[in-house]
Amino acid sequence: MSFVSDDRIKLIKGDITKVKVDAIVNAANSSLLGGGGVDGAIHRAGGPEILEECRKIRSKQGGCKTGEAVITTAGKLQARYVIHTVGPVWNGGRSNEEYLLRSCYRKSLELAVKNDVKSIAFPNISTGVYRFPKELAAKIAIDEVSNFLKENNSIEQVIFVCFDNENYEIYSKLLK
Ligand code: AR6
Repeated sequence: MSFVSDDRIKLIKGDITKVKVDAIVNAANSSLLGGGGVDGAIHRAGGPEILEECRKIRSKQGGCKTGEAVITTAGKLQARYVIHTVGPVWNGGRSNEEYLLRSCYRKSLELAVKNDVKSIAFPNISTGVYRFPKELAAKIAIDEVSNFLKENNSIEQVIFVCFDNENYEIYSKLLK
């Protein structure tokens, strides 16, 4: 993995629901019906419109698989879209977790490009209830986003939004 960063990548500490970007990414679960953590915060702040669209997607395609992503309105949030991606539950590292986490970042960025998103904010997917080791998750996130940006010129800004101190310190170290 190379950690060469790109000047389109930014790091902030705080609440992703407050970030001014075209799209924010949600660390959802396969049901798409909401939950705790960042998922709960996004649905609370964005209002019921987000869940309504999630339900429609669910009835069409039966939710969202681990490593995949879907897009909805952002409801009352400042962002235009919420991209819901489902991170892997950490299971010791032998259940394809690294590949699946990488896929979350890549699929979210692909969906962003398709929807003409220029700026996008990511939370630290899988590093909460899903227990993915934070340092490894950060390396994967930065590596996958940097690789994507090398091949893509339409995304102008990618913001990593760290909510907890530990993630913020890890990202600060890796991005400096
Ligand atoms: N803004 C940005 N980041 C946040 C916020 C926020 N408002 N709140 C928490 N985080 P988690 P997961 C960070 O547990 O591990 C849900 O119930 C938090 O510090 O939200 O992918 C879903 O429905 C952590 O670093 O997501 C799923 O069932 C990161 O968000 C399950 O949790 C991810 O923690 C997904 O688990």
